[in-house]
This record gives sequence, C-alpha cells and structure tokens, in this order.
Amino acid sequence: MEYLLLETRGPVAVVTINRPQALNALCSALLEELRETFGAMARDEAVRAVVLTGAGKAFVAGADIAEMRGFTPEEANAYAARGAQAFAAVETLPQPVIAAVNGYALGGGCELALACDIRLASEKARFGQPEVGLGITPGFGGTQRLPRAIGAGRALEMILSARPIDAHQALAVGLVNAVYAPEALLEEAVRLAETIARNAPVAVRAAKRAVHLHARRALDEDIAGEGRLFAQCFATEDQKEAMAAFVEKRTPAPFQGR
Ligand code: DAK
Repeated sequence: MEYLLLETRGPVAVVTINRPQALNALCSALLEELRETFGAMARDEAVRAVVLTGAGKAFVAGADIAEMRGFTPEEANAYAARGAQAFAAVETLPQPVIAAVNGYALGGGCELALACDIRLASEKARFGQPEVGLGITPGFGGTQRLPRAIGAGRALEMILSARPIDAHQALAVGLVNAVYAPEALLEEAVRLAETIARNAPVAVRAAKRAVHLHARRALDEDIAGEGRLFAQCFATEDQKEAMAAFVEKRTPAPFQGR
C-alpha cells in the first residue's frame, strides 16, 4: 500500500492516511486502498474497533483537486463510483470506526469523517464543505450525512457558505464529540477504541448496525430491524454470561465474540 499505514494495537486497528505532501487528498489510488483495507478488516475478527486518522497537518483536505480538474464526465463517474465504494466500506464496516481528525477535514475529508461512527478532533482540526466554491456540490454524502449530524440549518450554512469551522465550533454543533490537544488526540481515540473493544463483539456490531438502520429506512422498519438484531444477540454465549454475571453480582468472564 502506498497511501495507508496500518498498525494494530491489540484489538484496535489504527489506519493512517499517509499522503501528507498533498494534505492526504483523496486520489483514486488512495480511495482504492481505503476500500481494500476496510474490506479486509471487515473479515478480520481480531479487529474490534478502528481509528482512522491522517499524517501531517491534514486529516483529508478533500478529493484530489489536481486529479479531478481534468475529468471528463465518464472519468468523474468512475471516480464517483470508486469513492462510493470506499465510503461504503468505511461506513458499513461491522466494527466501529472512530475518526481522529487531526487537521483539515475539507470536502471529501469532512465527508469521510462523517462516514465514521464517532468523531474526535484535535484543536487544530478544521471542518468544511468548500465544494460550492469549486463549482460542485458535495459528492460523497455530505448533503445527506452532514444535516443528519448537525441539523439542516447548520449543514446548509457550512455547505452554502463553504466556510470552514474550527474544532470548538464543531464541538458546539455536535459534529465532533470531544476536542483534545494535538499530541493527545490519537491516544484518546485509541483509548476509546479499546473501551469499545472490551465490550461484547456481537452486541457492539449489532448496536452499530441498529443505529445505522435509522438513517436508511422508515421508522417501522428500523424498529423491526433493531428487534431482529437485539434477538440475534440472544444466540451468543457472551449475552448469557454477561446477564448471568449481572444477576449473580459478579464480573463477567472475558467476552468471546460468539
Ligand atoms: N487536492 C489536491 N492537492 C491538494 C489538496 C486537494 N484537495 N489540498 C491541498 N493540496 C496540496 C496543495 O496543492 C499543495 O501541493 P504542492 O503545491 O505542495 O504541490 C499541498 O497539498 C499543500 O497544500 P497548501 O500549500 O495549499 O497548504 P496550506 O497550508 O497553504 O493550505 C488548505 C491548506 C487546506 C487551506 C489548502 O491546501 C486548501 O484550500 N486545499 C483545498 C481544500 C479543498 O478545497 N478541498 C475540497 C476539495 S473538493 C465527487 C465526490 C466528492 C467530491 C468531488 C466529486 N463526485 C461524486 C464526482 C469532493 C470534492 C472535494 O473534496
């Protein structure tokens, strides 16, 4: 892999986008590596939670403008398809994904953070959807995920003004869950991932899916889906052991993921 670094810390995988000379802009090859890497992690039971971050002063400064600028409509379509697959691989990863937003998260970079489950930011983070200033609309789900995350009015202000917001503004609108000193961000993200990784794996995956159902289907279907996922956990030894331990007022045995 040319543009991604993959490090495992016990049950936590840390994926670092490593194209700092271009502020980690999403070129086609990088999108392809994201799709492959997240596809492989989906099949890796040893990975219980993922942290996604960027090398250097950016998380991701957006789609690769240099690559994009000369696109024919056909090439734009191919890029969009590749991007959609990469973003879907991140969003639908069974394991939770925490974005550790270390710097610029602009355009496709802000959208990539939004495709993650939880966002934590460094004080140096900047979030924005500058696309309309480039004559395009957000294309990797920003018009859908941003309003769901922060409400239509605030999303429209960001999208239509193209003005970035800083980490503290992002915290105030609920785009990120917490803001840390730059040197503390990655450790805090890994610590949260480790906390998640200690919980029952089947239940964690089912809970993530249950939350995501909401964005995708009508409420009735969501409730039914939640119920099915809830029921599925009852087929696991971990559920039996954890509930037994609660009733017996003891600490449960380590979770087995089955
Ligand atoms: N693409 C390509 N290269 C980029 C880049 C980008 N998005 N952002 C930065 N770089 C490169 C710069 O060109 C520069 O390269 P060299 O000149 O050194 O070769 C290097 O990274 C360092 O950047 P700067 O010198 O500009 O660094 P500064 O600290 O001065 O400024 C900045 C940082 C983040 C304010 C600035 O780099 C900037 O404004 N960057 C562009 C941010 C931006 O507009 N991002 C949104 C891109 S639009 C689609 C789906 C989605 C999308 C498109 C289509 N379809 C479905 C078809 C998404 C679109 C976008 O994301």
